[in-house]
Amino acid sequence: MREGTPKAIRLEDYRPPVYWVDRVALAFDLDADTTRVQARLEVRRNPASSDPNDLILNGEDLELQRIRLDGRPLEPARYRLEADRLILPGVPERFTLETEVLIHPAANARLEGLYLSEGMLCTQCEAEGFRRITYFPDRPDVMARYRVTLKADKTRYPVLLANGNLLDEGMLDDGRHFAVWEDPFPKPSYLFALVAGRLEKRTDTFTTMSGREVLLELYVESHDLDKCDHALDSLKRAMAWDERKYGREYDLDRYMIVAVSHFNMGAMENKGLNLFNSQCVLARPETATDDDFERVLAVVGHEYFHNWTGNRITLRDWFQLSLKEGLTVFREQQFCADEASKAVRRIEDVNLLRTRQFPEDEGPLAHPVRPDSYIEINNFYTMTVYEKGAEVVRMLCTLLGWERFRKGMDLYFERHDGQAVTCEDFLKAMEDANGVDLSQFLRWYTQAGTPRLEVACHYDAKARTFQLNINQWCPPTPGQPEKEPFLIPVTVVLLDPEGREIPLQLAGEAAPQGSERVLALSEAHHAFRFVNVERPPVLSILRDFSAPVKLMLDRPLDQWHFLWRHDTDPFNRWDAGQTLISQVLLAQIDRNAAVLDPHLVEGFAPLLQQPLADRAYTALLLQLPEEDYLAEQMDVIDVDGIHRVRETARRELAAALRDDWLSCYHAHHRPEEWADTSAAAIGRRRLKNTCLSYLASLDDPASHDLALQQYRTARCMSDQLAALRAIVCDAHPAKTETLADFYDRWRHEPLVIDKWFALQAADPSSGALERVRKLLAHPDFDLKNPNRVRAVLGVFARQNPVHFHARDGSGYQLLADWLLNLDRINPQVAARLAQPLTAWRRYDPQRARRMHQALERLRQADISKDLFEIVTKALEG
Ligand code: B3K
Ligand code: ZN
Repeated sequence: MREGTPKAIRLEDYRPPVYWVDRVALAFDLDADTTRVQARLEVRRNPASSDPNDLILNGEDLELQRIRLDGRPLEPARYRLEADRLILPGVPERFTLETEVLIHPAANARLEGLYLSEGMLCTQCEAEGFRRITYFPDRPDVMARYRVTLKADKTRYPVLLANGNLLDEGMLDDGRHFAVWEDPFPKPSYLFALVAGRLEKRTDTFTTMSGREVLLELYVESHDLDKCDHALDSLKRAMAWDERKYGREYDLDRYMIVAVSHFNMGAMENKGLNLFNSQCVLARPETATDDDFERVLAVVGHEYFHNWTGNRITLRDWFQLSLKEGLTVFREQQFCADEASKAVRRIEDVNLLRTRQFPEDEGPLAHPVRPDSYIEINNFYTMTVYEKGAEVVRMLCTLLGWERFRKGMDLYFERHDGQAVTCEDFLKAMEDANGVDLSQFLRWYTQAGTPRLEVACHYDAKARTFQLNINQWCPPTPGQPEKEPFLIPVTVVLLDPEGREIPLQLAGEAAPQGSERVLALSEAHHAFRFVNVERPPVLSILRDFSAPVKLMLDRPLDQWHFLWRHDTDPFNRWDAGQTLISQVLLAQIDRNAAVLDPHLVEGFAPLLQQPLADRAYTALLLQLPEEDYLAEQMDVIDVDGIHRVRETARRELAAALRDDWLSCYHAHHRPEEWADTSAAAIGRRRLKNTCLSYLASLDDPASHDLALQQYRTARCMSDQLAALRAIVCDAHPAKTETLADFYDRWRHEPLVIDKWFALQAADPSSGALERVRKLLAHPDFDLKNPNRVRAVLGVFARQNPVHFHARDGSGYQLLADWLLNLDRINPQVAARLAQPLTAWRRYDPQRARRMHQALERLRQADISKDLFEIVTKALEG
């Protein structure tokens, strides 16, 4: 058991900093075992603070060597050294503080602060990693100008990088070399970065809207030089897009990205020096799938967009995290939608929200987009802060319309450039730019939970009116039993029996005004009456998923079917299909029977015979709802029933439409396009591989041949992996040898080997637990590499529900065993991987008890505060 309960930090306790730090000079004597860090801080009392004048600096795992104030050594009586703080009572109004500490990068397995990855030294400071480098007021509202000197052995660390501009570089007397970097923009400590290593680079340039030339550099290990083009291209596209869409220009002369193998998350937006998980930046068609290519575009864009939303304007405190993350995810979504298929990107985003964020809102870890307390801030880089946060910004845009939203953004940039601000400041800019009152809208930031919209409608043929009644309510969440109504934009259209949009006229309006309306709900109950509706219409509601809510709308399957064929909104068209199929499958689970519903065949056949122009979108229309989406709709999750019914439907659809799948497959199989990553080629591959996955479920010689043939001839990873998946997940006779072949072929490409691990961890066929044990014992498994750990433990717990939730609790036990090992190495990743256990209340009593036992076991152990927070909230919440 850990000693004492870690303390919660509360938003209401926020105090402005007592001291500002205007300038920081850092000098690093870099070495993997022991690095010496000298810091010189120019400190000044904050006149706006009335707190006592102790200077409190954060510091963790630092060995203090020297401390000087205004050039004179400080006697021990004049400071107090605690486990995680350095306190200097009674300091002057303005002074210079110098410290010298030793740190040990090679021993730093948490991957926060300065650490070693494949021989390269690199940093991760967000959220609170800078305090593992030097003593500092490590909070986002203290913004300083940094000058950084790096000294290191030239053979081991030929490249020395830090934020900003390179001022000087050269040799030192002792054979080492040095580089001096300066960042002209004041920044919070979490955006500090340095890199030292044996790296090669690819470069490019971008000319900004005002005609400045920016140098773009992507640093990688030499064997990855062939995987850089896509990221550089993505960066240029992002830079141009932000200029076009938001009028935002890049501000330094150089933009650097470094690929790192050991990384806790996707990437990090350090000013002028982004660090990326190699997974999110390296890509070439032979080793990366189309999904990977899209991910690189998205993440490169995301980190770039942070330069304005996050860096130039930063956070007052960590509770405001969504101010930069939700907004930046929204910008990233807009960017990707503009660069490829809007419909596809929207569907993917909503899918992620509904399968991952909705369960978070329903569970013990539910928290508002702006949380009001935390034990470990790293636990709050959540789906709610990121994905729901993006939906909240999207709703603002929907309510205001793009023009007015953009005006609000302009004012936000103009008013707060160079500041550390709050979510209220953001909303205030939107209000002031547009003369609107958004006080009710703030509830989206402060109230947790997914609101429900109960919709009922009635067509009166005689009066020719269509009545629409909507109630909203939101279930209680931990610490929030009651909710006030939200301001919810609900986009609606009425379709006539031919699928055409009907002009909309509300009672009281003189004439129809367009055919699509954004209804703004502000009360618990609303009634809308549309007049002059000649024929019974079909309602298309919550178009483009206009709000992150659960729609409760009972209507005959035929109407969902009609929308699946005719809805003019691509998102709603897809969603109608998902609703229809979900209802069919869920009813089959209840009846414990599976008969292929004719609606499904009727819906799929025309799409296969005549795919829509957007092939990637067509592929989505042909997809069955995911298992976790079905799970989300059950009061008690029946993992076995869901898997059985969904697999049966997949097989029956494959059999019923076999010829159609096959001809659609051949019509879209163009092996010569393997290196083409245009949207059209990606669309064809997606559609073809969707066909393959249905056909593979037939488990007969013809489909076995098809999969094996594709595996053997595929030149791009998308096709190769799709074939391998068909072979692995559908009991192909050549499964073992093909897996071995794939491993041999790619053993020197860690990112591809991650896929090999992940595919097997997700394999639903029997014996999964043993297979996962084997993977964990494989010589290439490495508990110190988060990508590898996620590929096995993360994938098993999230993407193999039947075996992770084995009734005897063996899956839970295995996860708990490994979490205890992992927590001693990397608490941040351990806490994240523990999350699948937290939903224990959603399962039957036997499973719930076993999950609870696994959590209890973790709580009893000596665990990090990261894991402690997740586990205790899960047990108590
Ligand atoms: N801001 C970083 C996330 C840092 C996570 C720290 N635990 C990446 C991003 O959202 O862009
Ligand atoms: Zn971000």
